[in-house]
Amino acid sequence: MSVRLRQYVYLGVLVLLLRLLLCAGGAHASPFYSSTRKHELRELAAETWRHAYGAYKRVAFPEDEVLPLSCGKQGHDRRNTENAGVNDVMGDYVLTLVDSLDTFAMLDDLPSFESAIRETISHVSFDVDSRVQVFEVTIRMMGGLLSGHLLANPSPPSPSTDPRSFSSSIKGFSLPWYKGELLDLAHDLGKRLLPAFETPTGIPFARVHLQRGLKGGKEGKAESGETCSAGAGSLLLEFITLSRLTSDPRFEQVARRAFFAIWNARSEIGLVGNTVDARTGGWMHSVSGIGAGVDSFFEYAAKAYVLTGEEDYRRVWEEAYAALQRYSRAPDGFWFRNTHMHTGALHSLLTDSLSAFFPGVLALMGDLEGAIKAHAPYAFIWKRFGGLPELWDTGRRGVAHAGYPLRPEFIESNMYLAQATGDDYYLSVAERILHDLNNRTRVDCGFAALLNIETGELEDKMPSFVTAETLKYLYLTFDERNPFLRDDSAFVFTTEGHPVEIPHPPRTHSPSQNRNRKKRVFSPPPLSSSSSTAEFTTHPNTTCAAHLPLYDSRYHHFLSLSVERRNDWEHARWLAAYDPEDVDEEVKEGRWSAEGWCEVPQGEDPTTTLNQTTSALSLFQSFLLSHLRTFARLPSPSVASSAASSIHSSLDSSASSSRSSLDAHRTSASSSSSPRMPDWRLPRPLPHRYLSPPLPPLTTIAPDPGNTPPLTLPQSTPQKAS
Ligand code: DMJ
Repeated sequence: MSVRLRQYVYLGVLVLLLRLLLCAGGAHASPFYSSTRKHELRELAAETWRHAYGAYKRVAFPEDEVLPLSCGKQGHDRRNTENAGVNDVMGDYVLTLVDSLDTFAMLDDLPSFESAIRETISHVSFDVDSRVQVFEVTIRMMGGLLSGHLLANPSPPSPSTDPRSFSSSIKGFSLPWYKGELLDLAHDLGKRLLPAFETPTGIPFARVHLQRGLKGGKEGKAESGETCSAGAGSLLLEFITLSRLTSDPRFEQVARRAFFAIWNARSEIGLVGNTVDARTGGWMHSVSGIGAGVDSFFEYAAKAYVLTGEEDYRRVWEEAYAALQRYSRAPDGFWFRNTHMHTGALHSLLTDSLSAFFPGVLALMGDLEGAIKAHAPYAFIWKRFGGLPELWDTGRRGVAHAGYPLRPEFIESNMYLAQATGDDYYLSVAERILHDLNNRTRVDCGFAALLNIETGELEDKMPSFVTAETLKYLYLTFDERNPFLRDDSAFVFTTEGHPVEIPHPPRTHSPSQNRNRKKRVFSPPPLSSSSSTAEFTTHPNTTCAAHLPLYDSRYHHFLSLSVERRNDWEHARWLAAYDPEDVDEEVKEGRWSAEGWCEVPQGEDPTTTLNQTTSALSLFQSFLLSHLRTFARLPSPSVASSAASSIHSSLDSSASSSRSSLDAHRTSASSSSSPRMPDWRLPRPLPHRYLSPPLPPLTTIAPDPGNTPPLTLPQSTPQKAS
């Protein structure tokens, strides 16, 4: 074939692909979410945020938080210093102001950003008589100061090697008069937190007094050793950023040491518990999962890798996620459950609303399929109640704790999924949330937490994360082109929603990149005597794919229809027991169809999923095949072999046997319509039982600096995670 002819062929294929793209990209071309409508919703979300922040400013500034029902204010509780519910978070340091700083930049409001930076400089001090939680003050105050600093810092006129002159990749908010005052504040705070890390394990004590340090002297003899994995393990992003910007390596060192002390204490099967003794490293509560007490440990493993590019963090994320897939994820692939960290056995059927952060991290880390599934039940629960309960009982499919303190996690994940999929479904979820928050929780002095999502009773509380995260993420969802959502950006959002970034390439003082890298020792893994780094990186199953749903190539590529067209969508709705009282009404409203199809996923045959490589070639093949199949109405060959029973199926089968009247309706609808269905849509006999593939090698990573003493396992004292 001549070169010119070949060029014509390539051009023809390109034109064909573009045509397919335009025809099939329905999710992006919804007439419902036109740009005008998105603009209206964005404006409403901005107005909602301003109402919340305006109430704080009018009523409570310079205290820490506004009390929305009483129109009061709240700071550190000095009458009852043991009031951890308040004092863990509030230290009399103008919390809501600092937690909100970067949102002004996202709202593209330079004048308000500038005056908030000035107020921070003139009002914030950490020389206060307050004993606070290390984790809370780090994520809310230090995170807010660092992102505010990066945005406000003027770019130097010529390239500079001084890390203090490093500024955000988002331009337009630098203030010519700004001299790094917020970085100085963050540095001062960091130094006041350092005493907490003076433990034999490197795991910090949970609390520290900002003026006096630890209780009981330098060694903290009167401190409780009890702390949680999330609190100890998720200081990384803020402490790394602080070290890299100030050239003071101590913060990165202690945060890294704490993180790996937690990771190295994981169980033989790779699970991380949620409560640990900072003195001994022994587990005080052996429950594992993705919720309270452990949640942001995983988030920071993933995001520390994104921020620094350091392989150690990626390896932790992948190993940790593989263990969660294996033991925590329910066989149908939707819920992550609490399990015993040493056996992997199911611990409880309760899941908390904090866990709703996980789909966002999955989307960020590229497991979009996992993210879509993990998000779906929360969305139906929100639709059912107009809020997300603090605790949900996955067995009973009902509320176990009805409070909703306006948490951001689900909204944050929804934003990541809206971004990653371009599917308007996620905008519809965000719109519903926006209206519910305004209709149910808006009061004159802000937004009040829901004490009970079923009755609508309110509570006199508006945590600082409402403006730092909840309403900010809601706004960003409708502002798809916001510069803070650029997917080539160098920053990550911390667990409190603060965008941080660091100078690249990393400075030479970085302990992980340079000095101590050579010293790092990978000690023998607990289970396999022959593991090595190479083995780890080439193992095909580091993110176990056992949760993948029945494979339907028509819905499997990036041009897919809305997620609402998935075969297993109705199952997600069932998990939320989102049973409409009036089925006819639901049908009329187009929210439910008697002709609909529900697939109950029952696990996956790993031999089929492991063979699905993600090479560009195979993606291209699957793209072409899926279209050929769609046009030619061919059945998908891979569906039949992809269903398999699960080793954990007892829970689901008992749940399956107790379906509601709607389920009966649905079952009869689907069975009555089944003769009209193409054959590939029917559930298949299960070919063989799901067998767990061999465990990936577990890697023990020595913390920096020095060696942490061997950690003891486990002390199983039941205790509530923070
Ligand atoms: C926030 O402070 C952060 O998102 C944190 O990671 C978890 N708790 C709250 C919100 O629920």
